[in-house]
Amino acid sequence: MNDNDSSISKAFELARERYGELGLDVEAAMKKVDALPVSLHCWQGDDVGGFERPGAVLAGGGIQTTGNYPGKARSVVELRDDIEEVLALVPGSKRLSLHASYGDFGGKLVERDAIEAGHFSEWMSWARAKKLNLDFNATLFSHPLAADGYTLSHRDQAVRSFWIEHVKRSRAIAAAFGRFQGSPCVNNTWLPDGAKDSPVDRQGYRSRLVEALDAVFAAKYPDAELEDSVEGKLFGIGSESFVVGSHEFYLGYAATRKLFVTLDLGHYHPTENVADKVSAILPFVRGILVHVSRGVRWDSDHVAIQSDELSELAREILRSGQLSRIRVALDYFDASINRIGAWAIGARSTRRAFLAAALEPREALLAADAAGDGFTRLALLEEAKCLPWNAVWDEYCRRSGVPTEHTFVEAVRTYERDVLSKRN
Ligand code: RNT
Ligand code: ZN
Repeated sequence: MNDNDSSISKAFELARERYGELGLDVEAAMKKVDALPVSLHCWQGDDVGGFERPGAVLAGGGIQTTGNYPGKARSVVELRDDIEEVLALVPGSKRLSLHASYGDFGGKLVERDAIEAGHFSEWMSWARAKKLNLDFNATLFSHPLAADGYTLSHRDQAVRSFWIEHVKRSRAIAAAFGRFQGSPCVNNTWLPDGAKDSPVDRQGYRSRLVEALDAVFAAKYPDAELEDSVEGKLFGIGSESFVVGSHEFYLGYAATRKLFVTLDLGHYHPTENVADKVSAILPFVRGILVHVSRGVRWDSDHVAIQSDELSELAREILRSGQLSRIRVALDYFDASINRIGAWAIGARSTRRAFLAAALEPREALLAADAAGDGFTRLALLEEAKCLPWNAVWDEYCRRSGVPTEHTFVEAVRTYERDVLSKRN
């Protein structure tokens, strides 16, 4: 299937006119959204396996990939091939988030408290060649010393020390990335600590976590190298009753330590509005890292789609006017469908949600707000949903040299036929 360039252009011209009538500049909107980096997550390519041990166990620590669709990446090389394919399917500025368990370990077991930037030098040179900036994540799950559900808040000092060393080293690696690429590396810290049933000494765990994190964050790095973020959650498999690093915990921690705080779309009560948190949190933290995900009934990490939830979050981010303090990263893992397609859908839908948000008739909405005219505001918000942002999206994809919605399925199928199907 080929796109008809001329029908895309015609639809775009009409859209440009329509938006022009509303005082909106579609070129400016495309440019703004194009420049917003979306950090792709390396772990979608191999179901959060990593390359620490041959045949590494799948994610532990309460996160879980389901499905066994054929063709998953079995090595760093295959994973890089897959990422290159995804890059070609997604428009706009991209970064890549690595997890510590994805180093170039060359088949040797390198313990987590011994990782160094040198274990990521191939990633660094590959990323430079691809003009891709890297982000980082410490890996505090899928490990024998995390098997009882606790890491940095563990009762055993030796276990805590092991993980403190790991996260310190993760920060050092991230800062090395930042120096190397001349763009700060976002280093996200999430840990699974929690319990299936209710402990009585909640305070003990939380006090230990504060102390451990203070040890981790004692080393200071220039803002130009490193952006530290901390990620809480509501519950996980095996941590249903208690999560040491809850949202409130990290909100307080990030605010008092001047860090970024991570908002993962799957980490809140289903009726909680994550978009509303943006303007409430920004005054108090260094910034916000968004983990774009989709929870279906629970924190299931389904492939992100252009849902109302994501659209609302994109709008609130742009409305805040503080894009410079917001980072956007993907975080989901689906092994039940073509993994490249899953990757690309989430990345494309995220960017599309931002483009649609950038085409909101902001001035008119703000005027209705200021006039206390709730009817006009509601009518405009409804109208904005039907404005031809999809015509702008198609044109944006065309200009970016990536497939449109109409042709990208075919591109994924071709890669499946030529590459993925040969992997078994
Ligand atoms: C887990 C967190 C965390 C992980 C990744 C793999 O609930 O969302 O961000 O998904 O680190
Ligand atoms: Zn997350």
